[in-house]
Amino acid sequence: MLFFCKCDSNAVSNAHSIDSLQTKTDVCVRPVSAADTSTYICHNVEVKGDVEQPFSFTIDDLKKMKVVGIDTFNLVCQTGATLENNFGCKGVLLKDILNKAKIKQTGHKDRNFYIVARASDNYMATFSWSEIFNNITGENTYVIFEENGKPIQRKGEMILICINDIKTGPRHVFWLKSIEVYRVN
Ligand SMILES: Nc1nc2c(c(=O)[nH]1)N[C@H]1C(S)=C(S)[C@@H](COP(=O)(O)O)O[C@H]1N2
Ligand SMILES: [Mo]
Repeated sequence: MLFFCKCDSNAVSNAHSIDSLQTKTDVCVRPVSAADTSTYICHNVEVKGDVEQPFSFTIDDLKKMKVVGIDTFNLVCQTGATLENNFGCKGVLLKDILNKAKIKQTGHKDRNFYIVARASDNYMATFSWSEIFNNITGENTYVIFEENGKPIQRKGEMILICINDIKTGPRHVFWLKSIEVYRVN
């Protein structure tokens, strides 16, 4: 059996049947076979959309940026269930990544943008420009590459987290594939 990596855009049509099945379920923690997991892993995360300098980054690229340590981080589903107690995470602020790509702003009133963090299973989380650049959420939203003092293993290589959300599950994006910036029209 041949597996297509879901991080490869040519594989989108092959991935579609599986993805549409998954979006119909309402379970948070769903079993994924080891073979399937390997198809979801993205070694490169793309930053694209309404930015001056689209780029993609690997863990090594993140390590060259300003790396921040996060002592503890509890993963709480929207249902209220605590799924994980993580410690010793390392990552880079989403704000720093977006500043590198430079959002295409034409002036200081041009700030109605939304930012989508998308995974290879098409799970998504959304942020607004104001949350990231003019709110405490911007100081609490990271792309992490280590948890519990070790490289992330179970859920791809990089995870986007927002640690000041009331329930941290919804904006916890594992198998992170892209960060997309769009102007509200
Ligand atoms: N890529 C991806 N990220 C995701 C999800 C998903 O289905 N796919 N589920 C979310 C939900 S609803 C929760 S509660 C947590 C669950 O994380 P876990 O499966 O690692 O326990 O991850 C979030 N991130
Ligand atoms: Mo969840």
